[in-house]
Amino acid sequence: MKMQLPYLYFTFILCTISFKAPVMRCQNVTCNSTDLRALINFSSCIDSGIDGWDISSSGCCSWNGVTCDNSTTSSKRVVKLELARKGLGGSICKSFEGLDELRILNLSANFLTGYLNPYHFSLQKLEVIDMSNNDFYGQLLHGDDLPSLWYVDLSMNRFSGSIDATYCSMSPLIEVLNLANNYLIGEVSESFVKCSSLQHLFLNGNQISGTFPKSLLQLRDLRTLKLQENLFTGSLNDGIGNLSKLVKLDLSFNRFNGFLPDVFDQLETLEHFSARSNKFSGQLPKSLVNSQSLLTLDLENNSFTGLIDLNCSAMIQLTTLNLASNNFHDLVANSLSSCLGLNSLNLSHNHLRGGLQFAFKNLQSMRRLSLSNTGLVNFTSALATLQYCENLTMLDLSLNFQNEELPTDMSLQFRNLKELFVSNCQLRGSIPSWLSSFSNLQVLDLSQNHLGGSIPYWIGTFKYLLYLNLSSNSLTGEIPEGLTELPSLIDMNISLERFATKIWSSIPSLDLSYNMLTGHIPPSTGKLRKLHILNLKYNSLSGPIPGSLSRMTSLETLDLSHNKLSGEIPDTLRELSCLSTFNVSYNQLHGEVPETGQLATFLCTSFIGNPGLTCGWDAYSPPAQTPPPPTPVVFPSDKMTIMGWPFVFGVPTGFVITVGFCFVTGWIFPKPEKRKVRVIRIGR
Ligand SMILES: *[C@@H]1O[C@H](CO)[C@@H](O)[C@H](O)[C@H]1NC(C)=O
Ligand SMILES: *[C@@H]1O[C@H](CO)[C@@H](O)[C@H](O)[C@H]1NC(C)=O
Ligand SMILES: *[C@@H]1O[C@H](CO)[C@@H](O)[C@H](O)[C@H]1NC(C)=O
Ligand SMILES: *[C@@H]1O[C@H](CO)[C@@H](O)[C@H](O)[C@H]1NC(C)=O
Ligand SMILES: *[C@@H]1O[C@H](CO)[C@@H](O)[C@H](O)[C@H]1NC(C)=O
Ligand SMILES: *[C@@H]1O[C@H](CO)[C@@H](O)[C@H](O)[C@H]1NC(C)=O
Ligand SMILES: *[C@@H]1O[C@H](CO)[C@@H](O)[C@H](O)[C@H]1NC(C)=O
Ligand SMILES: *[C@@H]1O[C@H](CO)[C@@H](O)[C@H](O)[C@H]1NC(C)=O
Ligand SMILES: *[C@@H]1O[C@H](CO)[C@@H](O)[C@H](O)[C@H]1NC(C)=O
Ligand SMILES: *[C@@H]1O[C@H](CO)[C@@H](O)[C@H](O)[C@H]1NC(C)=O
Ligand SMILES: *[C@@H]1O[C@H](CO)[C@@H](O)[C@H](O)[C@H]1NC(C)=O
Ligand SMILES: CC(=O)N[C@H]1CO[C@H](CO)[C@@H](O)[C@@H]1O
Repeated sequence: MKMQLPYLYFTFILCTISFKAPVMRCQNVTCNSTDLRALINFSSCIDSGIDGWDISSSGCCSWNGVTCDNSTTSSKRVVKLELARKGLGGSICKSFEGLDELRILNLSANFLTGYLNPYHFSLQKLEVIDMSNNDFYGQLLHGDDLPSLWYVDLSMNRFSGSIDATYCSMSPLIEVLNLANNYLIGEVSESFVKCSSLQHLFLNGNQISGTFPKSLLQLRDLRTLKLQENLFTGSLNDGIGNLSKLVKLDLSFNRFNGFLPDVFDQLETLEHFSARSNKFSGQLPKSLVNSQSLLTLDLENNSFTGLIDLNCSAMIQLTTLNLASNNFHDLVANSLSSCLGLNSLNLSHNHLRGGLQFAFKNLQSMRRLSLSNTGLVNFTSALATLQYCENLTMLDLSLNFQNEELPTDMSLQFRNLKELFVSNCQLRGSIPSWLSSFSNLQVLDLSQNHLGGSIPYWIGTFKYLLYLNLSSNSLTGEIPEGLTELPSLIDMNISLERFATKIWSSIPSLDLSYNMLTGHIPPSTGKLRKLHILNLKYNSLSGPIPGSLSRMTSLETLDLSHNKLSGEIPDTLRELSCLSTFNVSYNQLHGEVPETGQLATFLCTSFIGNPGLTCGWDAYSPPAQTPPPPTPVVFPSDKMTIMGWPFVFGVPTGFVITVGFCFVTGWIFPKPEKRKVRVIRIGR
């Protein structure tokens, strides 16, 4: 509803109200009637009005988010309108005209939409405009001058078209321009040279193309330049050294190539530099590895070559270094050992040769260290060295040490270690007892080795362990009952933030697949209420599937396939309402597949290879080919609240697709009346 009311009408309302309101209020906080009208007009365009705005009162200075000037006149002017995060929806119908004393306009993080060109506002005094994180669209075109404007944030909307900096001629004082995460295309216009006051420029997350914009090289006051996640190409030239006030420079996720220019000595205040995921090549420039200002340097996923040879006597500020996934061919001896402030280092996927230098033990501040796939040898000496890094919380040594024997007799101290990845190393021996002293482990991945022997009982004593992957080894013996005592899988009293993971997929899991485990599945496994993935496939487990598994209320994946399990599928398992992947194929189960509950939503392929098991109405016979891809059928799902994990989206989707498939093909239950029942249950 739009108000088209004449001024007199408002005056009438005001006075009517003012008779009821205390006199004080009417005289003291009345705002200028032009402003009042504009604000009422504004609120009339918002879908559901604005909390704390009594549009029938004239005291708009006391309305939520409205600030008036401090003049003593009885009719104050509105200078700030700050309505960020107020849940406002609808459009803003250009209703700011009249608020001509407005200096700050902040409508960020709402649900506002509509075509918008801020240069149609004609607000001469406007200094700050923050419209970020809404749903505005349109092209950023020429309009009226906004001569006082210095701060513009239009990020996270749907603005499109090319970026033209003509607004710098309309607003020559602009210092902060944030156009990140929109749909801008084309090259950065030459006219950006007019933005001579610009200090912080954010163009990231668009589809901007062309080479590094020459016009930007003229902006000598630039402190922040974010160009990541666009389509920039070509190489950088030495001109970038002219941006001598830069503090943050992010070029990541573009298509830049060529060598990095050797101009980092001119960038004396540069603290954060990322060129991740481009096609840069060549050696690291001398000035870069001697930078005295850099705190973080991220060059992951390029084609850099040569030696890693940092001058730590110069790089005294460096705390984060990521050179992963390049073609470096060695680490110069002791090159990093005096970078004492380093707390995160990733050298994964390079061709470093030989053992871990003893000097690594100087890196006392190190917290996160990734050395996977770097050609390391001598696991024993690597651990003996790294234990001096007392603050280490994450260590990834995967894809190294091919075929070494695990030492049994070591005494190691890794008291703060939370995540240990030693996967795919073909290590021999058994799970070593010294591991039991790593008492803070949350994530342990020893998959894809040649470890034999049995799973030691003490694994169950890790107080915080949430993710255990022993898949693809040669482990024998029974699943120790101790494993079902893991406290944080029984009742996770640990916040998700503390469960800091290298890979986001490290959700609470027990993966013992591809081993030679025998014996029964311990019924006490059902106690692991917080477990999301239980994978026991490809072992030689026998006996029944314990009905108590139904108590694992968080379980999303249960894979018991390729074992020697017998008996019937317990009816209680249908209570596992989070389950999206279920497989008991190739066992010796008999009886019938449950016809109701969660298990009824899976294809017969989850049950094949069990000669005594009936799936559907006929005894199961294997399909000639793989079934066609599932037709996406979307049912509303109310299952989300059960899970607190990021999987919350994946699971219902998988569930819905699986269910949809069963339903559409009639694969499991070909009888029509059964389908009807299913629809009702799912769509509840
Ligand atoms: C609200 O603003 C629009 C656009 O400026 C204008 O056309 C309309 O007359 C205004 N309504 C009132 C009630 O002032
Ligand atoms: C309100 O502001 C306008 C200028 O925009 C001015 O002309 C008018 O006199 C002011 N009204 C009052 C009551 O002060
Ligand atoms: C109003 O505030 C401005 C800036 O905050 C100040 O310079 C000015 O002196 C104040 N005026 C009055 C009347 O208090
Ligand atoms: C706008 O308001 C939000 C929320 O209060 C705040 O985070 C943001 O910094 C404000 N924008 C400006 C430019 O002050
Ligand atoms: C960088 O600055 C130097 C000296 O001020 C100037 O000669 C050169 O043209 C500038 N380079 C670029 C690309 O602007
Ligand atoms: C690595 O960079 C290339 C572009 O050079 C990109 O296509 C690819 O997705 C990146 N890989 C990762 C894992 O980010
Ligand atoms: C390493 O940095 C120090 C301090 O800046 C400097 O004196 C020394 O010459 C540099 N060494 C090399 C090889 O560049
Ligand atoms: C280290 O780099 C590798 C390879 O690019 C990547 O897969 C891994 O996630 C990185 N590790 C950390 C801790 O960032
Ligand atoms: C190790 O971590 C502790 C606690 O965060 C901190 O006080 C200490 O300074 C760190 N040690 C080093 C060498 O950084
Ligand atoms: C591993 O390093 C240790 C010293 O830390 C040495 O005694 C041992 O011989 C090395 N093993 C191999 C296989 O090189
Ligand atoms: C365990 O490791 C294997 C091999 O490294 C991997 O394929 C599997 O996805 C991992 N299991 C889980 C639950 O992450
Ligand atoms: C703060 C202020 O300006 N208060 C005034 C409100 O109006 C009354 C009556 O006119 C004055 O006496 C106050 O000083």
